[in-house]
Amino acid sequence: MFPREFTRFLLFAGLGVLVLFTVPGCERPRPKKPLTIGFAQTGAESAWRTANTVSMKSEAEKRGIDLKFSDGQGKQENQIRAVRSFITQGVDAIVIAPVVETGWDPVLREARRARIPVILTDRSIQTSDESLFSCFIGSDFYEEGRMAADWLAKHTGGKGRIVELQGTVGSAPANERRKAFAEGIAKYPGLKILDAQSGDFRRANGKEVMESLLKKHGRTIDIVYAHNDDMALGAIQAIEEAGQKPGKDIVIVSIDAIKEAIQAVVDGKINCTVECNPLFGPKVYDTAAKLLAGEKVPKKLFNKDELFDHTNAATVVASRQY
Ligand code: GYE
Repeated sequence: MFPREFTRFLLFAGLGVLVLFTVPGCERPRPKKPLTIGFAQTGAESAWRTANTVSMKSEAEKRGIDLKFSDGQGKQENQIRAVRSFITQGVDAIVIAPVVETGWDPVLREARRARIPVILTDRSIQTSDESLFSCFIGSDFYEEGRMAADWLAKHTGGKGRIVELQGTVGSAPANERRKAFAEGIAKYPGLKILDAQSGDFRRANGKEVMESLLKKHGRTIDIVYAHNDDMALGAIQAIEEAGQKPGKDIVIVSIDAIKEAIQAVVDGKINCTVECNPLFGPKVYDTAAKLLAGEKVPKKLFNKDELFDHTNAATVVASRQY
């Protein structure tokens, strides 16, 4: 027989253990499961893209997010395959930077059936059903094209023959930057688009396209409007190799504002570059966390972009992060 005190002790200890395991809030804290996010990136076509990938990866690491990253190598079918594999793996959320605008509805429906929210970043899509994605985070490409056109009208007195180096065929930035620019210069009958060709947002293609345009149009080209800095930097090489001075003989207007292009503005080789900020990793993960907590988020979240020319490029170039 146990002494009475000991029996009582056993009884209370037993009760204590029972309380510990049954009363909510008394359990031992369980380590939180890290968020798993699948990101279908377009590829690695430009310095802008590299900066965007770094922002997404480094911010995920900082927050302890398990990021499943897929490089689509510029092909929509690769991106669709990646999204399907994210669905099979049961990720918490899917992020897509869609290489082109159309053709996304079927795979987005599959994500919806699996109850996985989809955030579109950087590039938007054309869809018959906007509820197929939770929200869009990126820049306003219309605004960028309009800013480029306005700058040009102001600094050329509304005169000049333009060649346009367009981005990836069928992509939102190529479509919207083309359209907004055309609308912007339409008020100035002296500004004319001589020719336009895609350089796929790549530096080597920008150079190649510019070489052929210079051959075709001789010295009649006054202005280059490039849909991104990489193509503008490629075009600059072609212009110099043809014995002309970029920024002087030919005015160069571009978009992205990567550090190298801002330096080219300082050096007088690019006349103006409109910013398109790629560093939105933090915004994407903040938004994903809100969505998963059941909070409402705005359908479209646009980054604020600036413009750099000879008046302000020198003051920002040193601290430029990308
Ligand atoms: O301008 C270009 C990149 O979609 C905004 O894609 C992005 C564009 C960017 O390759 O450099």
